[in-house]
Amino acid sequence: MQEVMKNSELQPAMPACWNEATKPHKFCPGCGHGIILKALGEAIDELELKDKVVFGCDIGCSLLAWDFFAVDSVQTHHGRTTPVITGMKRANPDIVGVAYMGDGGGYAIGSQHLFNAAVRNERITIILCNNCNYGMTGGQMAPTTLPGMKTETTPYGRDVEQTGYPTKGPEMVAAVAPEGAYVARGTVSNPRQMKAYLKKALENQMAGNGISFVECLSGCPTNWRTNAKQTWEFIERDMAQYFKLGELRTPQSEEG
Ligand SMILES: Cc1ncc(C[n+]2csc(CCOP(=O)(O)OP(=O)(O)O)c2C)c(N)n1
Ligand code: SF4
Repeated sequence: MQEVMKNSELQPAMPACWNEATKPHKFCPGCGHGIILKALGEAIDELELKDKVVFGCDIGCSLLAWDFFAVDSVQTHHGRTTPVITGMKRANPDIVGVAYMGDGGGYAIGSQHLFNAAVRNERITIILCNNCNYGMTGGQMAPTTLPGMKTETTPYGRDVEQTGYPTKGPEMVAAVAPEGAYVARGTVSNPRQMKAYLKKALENQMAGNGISFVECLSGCPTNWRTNAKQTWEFIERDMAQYFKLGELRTPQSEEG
């Protein structure tokens, strides 16, 4: 029988809050979801939140993370992770509620939940993986598909005259959330910065300030049909040009 190694024996070490029995994980090789969840795991470890976090994932490739962490987890209907985690947080304000989803879940079918959670300044943390397409269902156009980008449903490239321009989620949340919100956009191509944003988002919830929302630019090489070089070029050049990186709202910047 294969011997299972402990987290501490693996180099580089897995975050302690990961569920080592479910590794290697189920995402495709080169997928960004694993990088986001590693940054999240390290943030949870560093803030010593393992026993407080309730992790919710959506339908879409994020659901492959339903057993990713050794924390209480819930897998919800498509686009419904935000209201499920909102309910848990309201029922038990001592938890740290994390809602994890894709751009389809957050900006299409679940957009009303994201918008209204922001308006109500729910004390939860929402993390959204933006990979410019519907990954799990085979690469259809998503609200975030870039102008001219080819997908299964836009074989000639996204025509913005017909479908509008890509959704800028953090800009929308930053515009409607009341004081106390934390909003940022990071990228898997800069995991250190992304982790810093995720950490601040968790801290903002712990401080009871308001909603925290972090969009993470990510890659889907399977549906983009890209090799490693093309995948990283697309994230760093094309995506980051349209979706500007950085912090859009911090409670500190509102002081004074
Ligand atoms: C109510 C409902 N509508 C549609 C679907 C089909 N569906 C499953 S996953 C998915 C796309 C998910 O894409 P996204 O949220 O961007 O996440 P990704 O897979 O790219 O990480 C869709 C449309 C569903 N499961 N339930
Ligand atoms: S289909 Fe795309 S988003 Fe889903 S696991 Fe594979 S690479 Fe990741």
